[in-house]
Amino acid sequence: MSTTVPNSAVAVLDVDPFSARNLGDPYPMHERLRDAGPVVYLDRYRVWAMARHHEVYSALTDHETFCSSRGAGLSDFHAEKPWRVPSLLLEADPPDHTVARQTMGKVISASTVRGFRDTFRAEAEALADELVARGHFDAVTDLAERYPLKVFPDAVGLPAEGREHLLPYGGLAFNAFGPRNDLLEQALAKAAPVQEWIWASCQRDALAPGGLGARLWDAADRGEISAEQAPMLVRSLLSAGVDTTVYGIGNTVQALAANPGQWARLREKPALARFAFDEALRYESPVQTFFRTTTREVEVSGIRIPEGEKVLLFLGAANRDPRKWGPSADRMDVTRKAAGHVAFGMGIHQCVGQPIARLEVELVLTALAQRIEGLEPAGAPIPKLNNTLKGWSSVPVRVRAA
Ligand code: HEM
Ligand code: OVM
Repeated sequence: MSTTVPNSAVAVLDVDPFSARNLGDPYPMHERLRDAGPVVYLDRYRVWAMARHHEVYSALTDHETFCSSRGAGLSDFHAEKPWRVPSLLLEADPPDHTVARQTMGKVISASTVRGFRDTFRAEAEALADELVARGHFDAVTDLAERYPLKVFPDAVGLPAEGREHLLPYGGLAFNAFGPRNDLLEQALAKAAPVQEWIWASCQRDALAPGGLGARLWDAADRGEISAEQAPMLVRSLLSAGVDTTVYGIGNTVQALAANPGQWARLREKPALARFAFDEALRYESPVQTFFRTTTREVEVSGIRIPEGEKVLLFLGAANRDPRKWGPSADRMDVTRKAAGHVAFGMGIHQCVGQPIARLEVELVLTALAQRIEGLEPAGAPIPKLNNTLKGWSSVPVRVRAA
């Protein structure tokens, strides 16, 4: 490992992106990071960081320079033993990444996902009926945690038993991209039974025929991937497919409730649902950060980064960069063109689960928009802290039925 002496052009900051304060409200820190320069150096963790849209986008789309095989978190897999066997997708570079990605891409294709539409819609409508009848509900515990935890494990083909392990596993996996702070230590302390259940659930005999999990095993039977790779790709689904959409739904409903006028726009035109989700992802990105490692010395916007360095990419800050989004960057506007946001990443690792995430949120928002005339906060939302994810543990809302 190299000892880094940052070059004189770079701003050196002692901010801690993983402190409880910055995780709960990252936006003042984002502005500070963006304004300090195109690339900054974070002393405390000895990593480089980018928070402007242009530089984050450039790094995401240059996987040869900014690699993932040394980990997408703070830990450098060349220096430290990873907490679990690395992902064949997230923590891999071409050519290894390419085969795994092709297989996963076919399993989560637009046509597969079309097949989920009717059952996903029925679930969204039943849940919306129940919640609207109540008049007030918690958009996280009653909706965001219930909907994905029903439809997604069903789509994967998981048994009903043990599904309570899914959220803790995702929480652990996303905390593990950060430093070994209290959040990660607490998640690791409870990890053993969770990890055991997850790995057992990745095996062929645990997965219902016809589901996404079984389809990954079918790909192994056809020789597209090996029998060792199949459970690892199922593990990717279980790692990335639950908490992300839970946070995504919670953040979207919170943003719509808290920003007057936005719900009315969606009400008038429920076909805006997909755009509203993109804007909500831009406005409050569930996945706030990912790391890369440099494979060579590189100059970015005039700043030299040596080889073998960790680089922290602030997706959530890029998505609010006024240099890209203009003076209204901090405002939620469902009629905005949010295309170009990096909440799903960009480049070869861009979220392969997007068709599922988009389908889930489209159907939930549409079902709500068809039934709810007015949506407003019924109390302060409570932040849920995670080293990577930004969201809420509680979002109380009041609704007026249409
Ligand atoms: C990759 C965000 C939902 C599976 C990613 C990346 C981001 C992301 C930012 C890029 C990682 C990188 O560049 O290193 C999100 C968000 C979601 C979501 C915000 C929901 C709102 C899902 C779902 C699934 C999924 C539902 C599974 C069905 C994956 C996988 C990767 C990935 C397997 C790795 C892809 C690769 O490395 O080639 N996601 N995701 N995600 N996502 Fe998602
Ligand atoms: C994976 C994966 C992919 C994206 C995000 C993630 C826990 C994991 O392939 O395991 O976060």
